[in-house]
Amino acid sequence: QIPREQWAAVIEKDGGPISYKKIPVPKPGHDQVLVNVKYSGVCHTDLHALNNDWPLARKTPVVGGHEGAGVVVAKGELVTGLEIGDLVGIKWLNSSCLSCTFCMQSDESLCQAAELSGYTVDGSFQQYTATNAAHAARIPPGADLAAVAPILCAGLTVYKGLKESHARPGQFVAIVGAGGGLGSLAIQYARAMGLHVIAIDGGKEKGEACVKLGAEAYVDFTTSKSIVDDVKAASGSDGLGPHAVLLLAPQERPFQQATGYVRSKGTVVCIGMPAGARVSMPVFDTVVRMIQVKGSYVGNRQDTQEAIDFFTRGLIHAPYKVVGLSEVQSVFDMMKENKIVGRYVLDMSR
Ligand code: 8ID
Ligand code: ZN
Repeated sequence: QIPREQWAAVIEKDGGPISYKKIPVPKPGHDQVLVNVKYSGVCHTDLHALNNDWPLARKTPVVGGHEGAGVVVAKGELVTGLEIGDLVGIKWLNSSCLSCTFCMQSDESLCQAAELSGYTVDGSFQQYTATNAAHAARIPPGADLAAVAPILCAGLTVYKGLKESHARPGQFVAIVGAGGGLGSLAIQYARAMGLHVIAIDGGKEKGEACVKLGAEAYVDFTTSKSIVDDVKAASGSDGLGPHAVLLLAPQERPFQQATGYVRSKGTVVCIGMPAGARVSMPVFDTVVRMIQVKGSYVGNRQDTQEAIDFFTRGLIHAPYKVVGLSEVQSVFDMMKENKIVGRYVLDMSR
């Protein structure tokens, strides 16, 4: 029995607070499934959406959220391959056209007509969310929906970022923002892929968490006298720097530091999206050390299923805390102060 009304967290005013209120349950379109969301992770992107601080148009009002895990309860008449009762995930990429040149080559996140959950269309901070059936992540039966929720954005994004870095087993990767939501998952994926991990974040609590998750070294950006020296010193016996760097922090400074410590011929992958920030690096070093700098933006449907498969195989155990949907504003308040270790996941029933 699908109710007419439901609880949701709605962005109505830039900067917040986000409103926890009752709204109508949406009807699925022809190519959509209606998902009874059980849990949804809170990503720093949701805070960017709330603050409206990106050069990308956002719908107002909009239901936030893009890390939802739940059960299919209804479907449009064109939907095949998903049945009522199947477990699915709601991703940032709610839909794409599936026929443009980018979609055809499986770079769906580059589609000009892509709809974004919790941004251009209503997202997963509601008990019933409509999402494109082709893009809905397939979650295996029996999966722990609270634990799998953060995989649907954070896990997918860092898994794709690691693939884009071309780091190979046995090599070193520096993870900047390692104690946060994306970072804690990045440590776990990197370990599962056979990489050595150098974690960079601030404070003792995050340091302890990073080491527990499998980082071999922790560099505290709030106390380090030279981040460049400390990262290089942690990169194995030759001290030539990590082969890859994942920039996950929503702060500009590391985007100007990373080329200083990445190994020659190494790759810097930009993933965090600090508002108004710029990447900068010396031309000379970039040339003579043959450094690559690139961006990575979520991942395609195949990447999604691979990221979920790492989780299903029991290789991913990143920390998360569960609170009720009604408490989402307090999660944003903690996030603003960089106090969150790992992820917060919302229980949609309270
Ligand atoms: O597809 C994408 N590219 C994508 C997908 C998902 C999220 C991009 N993102 C973006 C978000 O929009 C956000 O800008 O990645 C960024 C990080 O998201 P998150 O992991 O959800 O944020 P968090 O949990 O708040 O963690 C951020 C961590 O960065 C640390 C903080 O202490 C926190 O642990 N940090 C900061 I702020 N400055 C740092 C610095 N200078 C730093 N760590 C190291 N050095
Ligand atoms: Zn996200």
